[in-house]
Amino acid sequence: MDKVLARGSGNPAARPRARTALTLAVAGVAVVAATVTVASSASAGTTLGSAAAESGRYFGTAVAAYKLSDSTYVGILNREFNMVTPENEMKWDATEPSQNQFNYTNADRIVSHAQANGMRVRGHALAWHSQQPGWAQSLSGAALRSAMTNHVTQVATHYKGKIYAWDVVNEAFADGGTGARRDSNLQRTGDDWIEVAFRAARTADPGAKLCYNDYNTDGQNAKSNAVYAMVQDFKARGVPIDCVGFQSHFNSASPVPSDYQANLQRFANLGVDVQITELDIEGSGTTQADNYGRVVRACLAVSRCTGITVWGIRDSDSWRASGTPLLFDGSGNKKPAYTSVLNALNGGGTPPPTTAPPTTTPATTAPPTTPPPSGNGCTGSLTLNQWQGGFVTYVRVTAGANPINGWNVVLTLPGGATITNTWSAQPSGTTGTVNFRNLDYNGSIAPGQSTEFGFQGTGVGPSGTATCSVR
Ligand code: G2I
Repeated sequence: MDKVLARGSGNPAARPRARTALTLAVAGVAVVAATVTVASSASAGTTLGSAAAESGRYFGTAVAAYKLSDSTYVGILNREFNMVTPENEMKWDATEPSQNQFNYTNADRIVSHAQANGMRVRGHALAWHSQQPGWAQSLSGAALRSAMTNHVTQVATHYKGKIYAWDVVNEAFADGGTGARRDSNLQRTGDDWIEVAFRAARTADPGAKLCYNDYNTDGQNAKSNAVYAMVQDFKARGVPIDCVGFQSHFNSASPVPSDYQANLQRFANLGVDVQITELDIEGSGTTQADNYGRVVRACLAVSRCTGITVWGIRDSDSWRASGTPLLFDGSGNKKPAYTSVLNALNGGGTPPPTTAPPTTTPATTAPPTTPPPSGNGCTGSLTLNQWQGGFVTYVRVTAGANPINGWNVVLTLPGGATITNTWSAQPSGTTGTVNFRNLDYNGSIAPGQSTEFGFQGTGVGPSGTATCSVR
């Protein structure tokens, strides 16, 4: 199974449809200033981390310090992931077992491992009603407020400069339809405990993104509405918040919501990043794989969804191992869910199970071939991955006989198509005719060489010509 997905092979499920869609489109269009071709595949990441990085995102996992001596575990960790979240080691009970006596041994092991292997770290979690040390559980009022503030300050200071994003406050809202805060000792110190924690974290480590993190907030409901209102209020009053984490623990009783993407988007529209922070989906086989694919595509469709973290590596590492909710089996083998995630990260994958398959009929004409580079300009060749309701287009920009130091690619999107996310180029807009301009690092291309950019959107992908010109 893995060999099918080796670099350059593309996504077997999506390729035939992509080729069909584009071939039909090209057949009806006169090729004008540049050549439109169908490449046999897009460049594809071969690991979760590298595939996510192609759109500027990360792919992470929860890590337990005591498993860092397990070679199978570490082998997968180092190969596949570029973000780690300590599963328990940064929590209050672990880092401050006695008041004002801090123990960073296990958390430091994870941070050191991450740094040594080029991974970033999500800090989890500074203030939470659960996993408090016994001494904190028995505090209340001003003494607890002051202990919490000290804890946030001390831990964020210890890790200053080493944390990509902190879950500053975890799970502060109640389940059910009330939209109320969860009752806890922290909550009983006053409603403002959350913003106090965020302000202390910002002061201690101004470089870390500061997140609010919760579960059962993955779709629009009373709980997520309450979090939404809090974030809106924080933004309006200047309380420092940069991101919202959606834990995304799913099973048959709590499935991936149909409005998952819309919910991520509405939070992103408040001006915060969104992250999928503790993803696991109980199940097996195709159903589990499809659900994972849906989650990944939802994140990719939201430009401010900056990354995805799964809550463990192998099923046997999971906090709910019996539900086999992860991407690797207990022996460390890739599951169908892994393949689905990788395909989705690479812009392909099967369409969401709730939508009908595309209805285009197979074309009998052969796709055009790519001519060798010639002349002074550049050419743009498109690869389209189309599914019902959405698409990813990769554009390969190839220099002609002379070097180029900047390029523009102009494409016209069909009516109704909207770009939701672009990487490795600067688009002039999101609909209609869009001019994609190189970024600083990819404007220079040697003769005959190429670079690639891409974009994702809703609707039908571009079927016009890609006009490439030198700047
Ligand atoms: O419960 C799943 C997650 C929900 N969101 C917040 C996360 O922090 C939380 O993670 C889980 C860990 O995966 C578990 O490993 O948090 C649990 C505690 O709330 C963790 O479980 C604890 C056990 O309850 C302890 O008995 C054990 O000593 O893990 C500890 C360390 O292995």
